[in-house]
Amino acid sequence: MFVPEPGVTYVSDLPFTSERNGWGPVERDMSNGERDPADGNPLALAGTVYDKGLGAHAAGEVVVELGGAYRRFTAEVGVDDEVGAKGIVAFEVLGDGRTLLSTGVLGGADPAFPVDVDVTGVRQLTLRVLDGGDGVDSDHADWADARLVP
Ligand SMILES: [Ca+2]
Ligand SMILES: [Ca+2]
Repeated sequence: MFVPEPGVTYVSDLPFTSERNGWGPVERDMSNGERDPADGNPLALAGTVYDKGLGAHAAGEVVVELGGAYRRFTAEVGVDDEVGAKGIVAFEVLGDGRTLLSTGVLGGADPAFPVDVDVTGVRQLTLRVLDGGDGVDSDHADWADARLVP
């Protein structure tokens, strides 16, 4: 059973100020799956399964309000194992419209990319998934274990 870590806020437990997604809705604590809501699988990157996080699909983004209450945003990002070695995406983290991190292009066979961003003073966090330059086929993109630390 999942036990939340004390003091940590999971992005998947926050309301979304806005949401765009390339295939159905952004899923909470599961992979994107198909077009219906809540039809995903456990979030999985390179064989590691995650209890918490967002299951997204390029091209899209999620915006959440931080109100300046957090110091760090961390996650493991990549293409979910549900599409095997397919899918090429890129992730961006923006704070109040300013780019804080760009991962560059990540493919379905790549390991999880560790994200650790200073969000001190950030009021609005945007998590964006881009198509990696080759269109959006199989672009099931996970923000696994996406968490905010005060
Ligand atoms: Ca779905
Ligand atoms: Ca792509």
